[in-house]
Amino acid sequence: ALEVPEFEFLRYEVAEGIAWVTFTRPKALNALAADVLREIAEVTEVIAEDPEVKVAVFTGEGKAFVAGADISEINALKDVFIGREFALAGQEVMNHIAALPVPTIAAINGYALGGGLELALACDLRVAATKAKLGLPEVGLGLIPGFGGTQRLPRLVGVGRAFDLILTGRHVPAEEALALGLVNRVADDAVAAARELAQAIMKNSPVALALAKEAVARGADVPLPEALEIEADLFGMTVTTHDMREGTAAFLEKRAPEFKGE
Ligand code: CO8
Repeated sequence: ALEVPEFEFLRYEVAEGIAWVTFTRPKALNALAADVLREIAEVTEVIAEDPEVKVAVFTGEGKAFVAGADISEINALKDVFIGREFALAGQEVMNHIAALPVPTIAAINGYALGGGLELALACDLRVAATKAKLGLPEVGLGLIPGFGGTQRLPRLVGVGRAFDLILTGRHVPAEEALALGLVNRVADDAVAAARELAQAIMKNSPVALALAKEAVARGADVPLPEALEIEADLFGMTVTTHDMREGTAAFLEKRAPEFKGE
């Protein structure tokens, strides 16, 4: 059986194919202290190895999703090399999330600021509660985003919109975040909306989902001609799968498909 470590700052549950990762340090607005980042890295390993998991959802307890990196830890930083290491370590954790083979959703229940928004940006999809506020307030602290925000935000919403958020540091309300393309859905209950989204995704072939995710992720990092080659390579892989035989046959036979994920 899969060994799940004991977590102090988050809860890990799997129900009906969905892995729920809930940040459980609401008193500190779920701020990403180094120990929390370590647990997030560990939980991504668990998710990647758990065959029960079809979609992973990240969310927070209390009024915040995640209010950023831990400002008291950052305040203690003095050395340029240690500062750089701190950013690299956080980036690596976000990269672990981005590299998960299953689709990922950030259910943004409240504040997603700084490192918290950067974590949400490392997910494939973002669902925000109506009352949620999103932003990269780092410049107001004399910092810049360091867990991928200066790179993932402009890739998602465009350079102009990213500059607005990064240079003002303002808190963007959920409805505006939707209009910016920063989030995919807004709902009163972000967790319920994330569950619905996960269920819609899980109707599809798991192997196709993994290949589609890989195509988008790898293609985003390279010039278009190379990206199209990646798409063709991965498309080629789909035609040898059970799920493609089954999905196309089910359509032709006018019945629901039964995917196996292989
Ligand atoms: N770090 C540490 N503690 C925090 C953080 C945080 N990011 N956010 C909130 N807290 C703590 C507060 O200090 C407070 O603690 P206490 O009860 O002991 O006084 C508790 O959480 C509750 O917070 P508030 O009382 O402030 O709650 P409010 O409802 O009044 O305000 C806000 C909520 C608006 C979310 C407010 O807490 C806030 O502005 N928080 C900070 C948000 C922020 O600036 N985040 C960015 C942090 S920097 C960052 O993420 C950089 C990432 C990349 C780093 C790269 C490193 C090199």
